[in-house]
Amino acid sequence: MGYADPRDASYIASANQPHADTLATDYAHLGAQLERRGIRIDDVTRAVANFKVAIPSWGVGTGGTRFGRFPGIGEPRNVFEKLEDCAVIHKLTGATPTVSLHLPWDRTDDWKALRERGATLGLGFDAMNSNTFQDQADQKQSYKFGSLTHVDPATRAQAVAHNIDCIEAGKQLGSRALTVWIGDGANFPGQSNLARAFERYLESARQIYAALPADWRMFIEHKMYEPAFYATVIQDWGSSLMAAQALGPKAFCLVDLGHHAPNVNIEMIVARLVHAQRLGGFHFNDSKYGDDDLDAGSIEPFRLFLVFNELVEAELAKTPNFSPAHMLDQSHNVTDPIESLMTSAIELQRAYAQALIVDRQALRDHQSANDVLMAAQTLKRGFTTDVSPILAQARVSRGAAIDPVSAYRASGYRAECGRNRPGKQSLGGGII
Ligand code: LRH
Ligand code: MN
Repeated sequence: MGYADPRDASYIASANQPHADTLATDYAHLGAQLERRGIRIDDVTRAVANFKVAIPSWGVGTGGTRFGRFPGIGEPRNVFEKLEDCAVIHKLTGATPTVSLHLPWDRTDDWKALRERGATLGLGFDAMNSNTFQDQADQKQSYKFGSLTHVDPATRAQAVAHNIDCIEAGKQLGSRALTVWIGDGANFPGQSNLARAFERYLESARQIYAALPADWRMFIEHKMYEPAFYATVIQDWGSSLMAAQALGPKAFCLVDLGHHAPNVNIEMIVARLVHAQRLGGFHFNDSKYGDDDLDAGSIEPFRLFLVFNELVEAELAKTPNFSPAHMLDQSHNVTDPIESLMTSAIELQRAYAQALIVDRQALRDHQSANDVLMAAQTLKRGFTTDVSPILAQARVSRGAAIDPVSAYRASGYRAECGRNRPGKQSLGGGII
């Protein structure tokens, strides 16, 4: 199979050719349907085309679990190769212009070159992610018993220094946010003092906060469990919100969809964080049981729609301080990461488009009249409308592919990476 660069505009244009007429027909048909509902399809398409989500650099390599990892061919071996793959995702979807890096996994000694290569590929850098949940070879203090909340001041200082180091790297890349997720916690009752651990968290986080440039934000990511299996210091949105409010106006709460117990009403958490004006952003993925990091919209698409319904409500309410940073955070254990990330970005756009076409006035009226059934039906009608033509038209308006996965497969990019990225892949366990 020959190879054509799927990032090339003329390649994408020729890949779109066979689909153009069908899309025009389907788009006109949906347009007529929405017109009858008083909705201008082009307005929705424009909003969807402006929707952006960041790619997690750690998501373009094959993920794994503690039981094993089965790498595919042509795995990216460093942050520069990860960037090449991220550019394929952005060129074919038009929806992912930024990459979120994770240190030290993405450390390089030439941030300037990385920033320039990014610019050449049409990519910028989103929130930086620190890592004090693993010990690095040259590390003095171990994070076995915690990092920012460790009982030993020297270990806390080491963790604070790493976070400040991430800010310094981000400044050279044009990033404007730091995401702090820590695995700190306890496996057994009595192992740690729950109150003091939170106080130590605040003491450390204040030092990181103080190092933030004026135009930066700090995202606090809560997680119910894992790696701690009894108590996690920042276990839920309440702890995250208390910390953000204690730190200051540049601190916000980041919602990773997989970090909640099954059946938790995540859209309610979003509504509360919007009310508190502390919704910093999302790590989108999906899950059935734990922090499964599956593809967004693959298990609970209705829940994803309900989250975007809250975001559209917040937009319409002109909520102050409301500019959530959207990111994907997934682990691709059995699919081609590029295909999963493209389809996941599109599933977010789908949930957004579905939320945008909800008849808000009718919904308000039914809610004020306590017409429960009609209110539920009016909301659900957004979800049950096939908005695929809008998503494809939004891609075309961005010079992207009508059918990204087919265009990607036909390009032979993965096989080409296999040829250009020789070398044995580690089979060990772990998410990357
Ligand atoms: C923790 C988490 C966090 C990342 C890591 C890769 O589960 O969601 O956002 O640092 O995954
Ligand atoms: Mn996450």
